[in-house]
Amino acid sequence: MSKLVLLGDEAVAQGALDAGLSGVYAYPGTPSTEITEYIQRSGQARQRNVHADWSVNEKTALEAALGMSYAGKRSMACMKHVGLNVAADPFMNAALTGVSGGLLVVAADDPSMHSSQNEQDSRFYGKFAMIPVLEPSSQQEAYDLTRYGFGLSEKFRLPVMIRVTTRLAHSRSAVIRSAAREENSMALPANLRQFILLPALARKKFKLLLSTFEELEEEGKSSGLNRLEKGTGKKRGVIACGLAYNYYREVAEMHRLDDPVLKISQYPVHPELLRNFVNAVEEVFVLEEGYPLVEESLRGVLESRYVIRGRMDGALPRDGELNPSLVEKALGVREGQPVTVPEIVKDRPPALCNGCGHIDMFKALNEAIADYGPGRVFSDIGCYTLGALPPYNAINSCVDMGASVTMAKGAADAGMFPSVAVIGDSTFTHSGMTGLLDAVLEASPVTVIISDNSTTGMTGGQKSHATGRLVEICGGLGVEKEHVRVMIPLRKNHDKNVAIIREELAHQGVSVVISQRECIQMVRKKRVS
Ligand SMILES: Cc1ncc(C[n+]2csc(CCOP(=O)(O)OP(=O)(O)O)c2C)c(N)n1
Repeated sequence: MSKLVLLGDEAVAQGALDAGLSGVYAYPGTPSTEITEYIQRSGQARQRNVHADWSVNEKTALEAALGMSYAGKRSMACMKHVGLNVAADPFMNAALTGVSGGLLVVAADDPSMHSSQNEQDSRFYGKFAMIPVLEPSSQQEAYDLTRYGFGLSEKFRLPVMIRVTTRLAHSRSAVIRSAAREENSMALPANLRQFILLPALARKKFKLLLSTFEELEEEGKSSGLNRLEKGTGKKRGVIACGLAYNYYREVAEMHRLDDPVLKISQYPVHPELLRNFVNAVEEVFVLEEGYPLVEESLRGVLESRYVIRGRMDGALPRDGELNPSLVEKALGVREGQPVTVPEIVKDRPPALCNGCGHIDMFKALNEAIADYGPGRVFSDIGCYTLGALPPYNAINSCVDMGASVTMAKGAADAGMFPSVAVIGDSTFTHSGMTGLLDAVLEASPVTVIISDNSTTGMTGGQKSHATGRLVEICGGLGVEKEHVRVMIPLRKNHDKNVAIIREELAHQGVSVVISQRECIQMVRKKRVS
């Protein structure tokens, strides 16, 4: 079969296409974006008419994927880890409805927060929902496990999570493809009540889910994805989960280590596997990207005669991603030489691009709001979050997508005036619109500035569903026509823009200022192509 050199994300995408995927649904978010972008570019996907348009947010994405599964086809919803918080409602409930066509939820975690607000570990969501989680340790496994995941989903009639982390998602390796499978045909679920979660039905569904758990543990034992690799050592054993397995193998090769290894790529893990492994050695090192999920389950809360080493006893740092150097240090085979980073890839402070419309918006806002004093601008997640840094120092919050509008409303309710939200166009349609409706319903005195660059800039310039629609959307949500203002953030318009913002800051109700100028990077891209 053909061999391709793929990013971990692309290996998931290709694995899904070769497994007969009919639709991917996603909202961009690092490090997951490249999965959907690969499918959007794929000739194979185009030929088959595989759905690959961006969704408005992760919740709509997962629900649409569930709808495709209802209709019997294989679907996939992709998101970054915090996107799963947004999609948590359908995620938890899909474990109860179950699926018809295979459904994969790909959660891409970002330990060390390279491009995220936190480093939560999505495996906990899998455990919470009680569904299988697959965690590849290489690009080849990303491909293989995605294919296996669809079969697993259809076998147990449950959604299956694929968990990847940044280093795997964004590094390349050779992947051998296997023969592509055909798509499922459209078919209604055999039981037309399967997806109705009325309490009387949901209670039965939950019992069914609980009774499946042991079968899932057995599956993880027989699939070969949680496997014992015997070593000659008797003293130390290593439990290596997902990508951490690769780190261990690198270190083991370098230092000729031969520890017994329990490689884990499928959850739930059968307790017997863990027990037998721990009993055969004197101490166990647990290597896992993210939180100490397996380590915690081994330790429990009681005093124990077992020696468990990992993130919880300080052998490894409690936060941040792992790397071979940290693993070396933890295993005591070298004094953990810090990884030397070549000059060219050293940290550079992020900055707004020269010519970015957000800059002119912030300059106008700073001047307009100066008379009221600092501390009144809630903001959101996107390129414009850099307005927190000098020289702008223009915003006072960045919490989660959409929170600028709702936090501004809450502060206005507390008596703060003016109370301002600065939000990007894509973030606004993702989850700012509903908060604006809250403000409209109570005529809260907030000024919402939508810094509209007509793209989802922060994640590389994906389509923004707000483009060309913002005035109508705000009007439709009930913002008074005369308080939906449009300005063009250019240096030559500075005085005019300051005046517009000043007027709306003074308004004792909801106002929206749409600051509209296309992202400079997208303009450049268009010029080049
Ligand atoms: C729930 C969630 N989903 C996705 C992301 C990743 N992400 C951060 S900002 C952003 C969109 C930014 O687009 P926009 O609001 O238009 O602002 P711009 O970057 O273009 O200025 C995305 C998708 C995230 N942080 N949280």
